[in-house]
Order: sequence, then structure tokens, then C-alpha cells
Amino acid sequence: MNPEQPRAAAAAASADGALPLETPCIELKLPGGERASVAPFGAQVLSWSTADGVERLYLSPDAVFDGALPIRGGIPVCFPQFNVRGPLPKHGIARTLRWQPQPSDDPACASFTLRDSEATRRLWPHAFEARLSVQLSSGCLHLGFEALNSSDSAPWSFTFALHSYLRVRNIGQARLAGLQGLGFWDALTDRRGQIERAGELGFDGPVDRVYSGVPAHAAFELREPGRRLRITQSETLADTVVWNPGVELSAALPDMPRDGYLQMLCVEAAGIEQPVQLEPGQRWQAWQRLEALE
Ligand code: TA6
Repeated sequence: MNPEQPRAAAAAASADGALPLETPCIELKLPGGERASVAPFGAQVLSWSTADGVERLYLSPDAVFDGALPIRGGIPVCFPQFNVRGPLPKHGIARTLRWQPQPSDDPACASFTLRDSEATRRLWPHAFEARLSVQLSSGCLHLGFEALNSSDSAPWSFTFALHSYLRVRNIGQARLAGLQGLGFWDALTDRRGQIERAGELGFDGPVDRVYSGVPAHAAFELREPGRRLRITQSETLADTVVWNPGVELSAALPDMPRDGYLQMLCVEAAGIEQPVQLEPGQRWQAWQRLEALE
């Protein structure tokens, strides 16, 4: 086994069902050796490895799989609320509900739907249908999201993020390129209106920022010695969140090891600053694409 492959993801990828999930993961495979595992709980990608066997996502070895708490790592879907910007539980309701897997003939593709129910309407009184698709291709993982307002009378609005935990060998040596010139809100200091000056952002402490005004066709690149990952997102998503908890928060999070922050960086494709408004019958689509260049 690749030593970088997280323990739980390794279990998820095995056929013995060792991962204590309430339902087994859907496994995606390509003949070239690329693999991904997606849990119906949260429609959350837990693992993506490229043909070279390198795990590209971070899944906390202390993640909890109890079918109730959010799973720490992989790619959580934050919908219909980002963080605590609204009355719902943090990051919304989609990451703590079981989505319905859809039949697929394609071993490299999975899709899931989530519809409103009595339980969701108690928290968020709206009729909706959400769909998440995961497509594996050579060197790439593509996540597509669609929200439909299935009510016949009431508009609603939401915020959203694909909260991707990208795996790094050592955060101290990682750099994120492509943010230069973007304005950001620093959640750690609650300061707005700052402009990113760095051509390549380095990480020597906690970072929690919402970059806004991301132009169409923008591409970010996560660079480490011998590794490069290109990250792109749909024009419908104008924000990108960059998060690393740093040592203190990492130690304080019950589902993350003390040094977990060393191995991850979240680069999240998001729509936060301008909530999306959907009229009855209207659909909205978004995506994030991860491409291993090295
Ligand atoms: O997207 C960054 C963020 O909103 C951070 O503020 C941090 O709290 C993180 O998400 C993780 O949130 P969680 O609820 O999963 O612990």
C-alpha cells in the first residue's frame, strides 16, 4: 500500500467493508489504475489516487464515520450554507445526510441525489433537489453539482462550497499559485478588503481566507517538490476558500491528529459572498476540477 494513502481511505478501497460507514463507498476505477471512493453519506469523495498510486486527498485518520457527524477530509459538500453564515448547522445540511446513489454503467463515474424530506424541511423549509457527480479521468477528478428549486411557488437562496481537502507531503513546503490580485476576507482576523500580493502563497501558520472575485477560467496550482495539482472551478463560483487549521486548531479538533495540518490544504470552490437565488423550477450548476500535473 502507498504509505501516503490514508488508513480509512485504504479501508474504503478494500472489498472487505472495513471502513465503518453505514453504507459502503462507491468505488470508481480506470484501467490505468486511477481510483476514487465516494461515501453516500454526504456524497463525499474520501479518496482519489492517480495512476502512480499517489493519494491526492487528505482524509483524517481520526475521522468519524457514525452516519451523523461530518467526515473530516476528502471533499465535503457544503450546501445550502457555507460555514456559519446563516441559521443552519455549520456548512449546511448536505454533508450530514445520506444521498441516494444513482445507477451508473460507467465504472469511472458516480452520481448521487438528495431531495428535501421532512427532516431537511424542519431545518430548511424549502423544496430542493441536489445532484453531485464524480467523474474520474486520466489524472483528473471532476466534481459537478446541481441544485434545483423544486418548489412551484417559493424562491430560495443558498451559499455553497466543495470543501476539498488536498493532500500535501508537508504544508511548510507547499505553495499555492494563482491568487495574486484577488481580494479576500481573513476569517482569522475578521478583516475584509485585503488584496493578495503573493505570487505563490506559502503556509507557516493557520490560514482561513475567502478569496472573492475569482475570474472565469482562473486556475490555481498547488506546488510541492515533485508534485503539482491544478485546481479550476466553474464561472458560477466566484469565491475560493483557502484553509489550513495550523497546529493549535489541528490539536483541538477531536477528529484530526495533532499534526494533521501538516498533510493538508483545503482549496475550496465556493459561492459565498453573493448567495445564489433560485426561482421555482430554476437550476444552478457548478463544478471543481482537480488535475494532477506531476
Ligand atoms: O472552509 C473553511 C472553514 O469554514 C474554516 O473556518 C474551518 O472551520 C473549516 O471550514 C472546517 O469546518 P468544520 O465544521 O468541518 O470543522
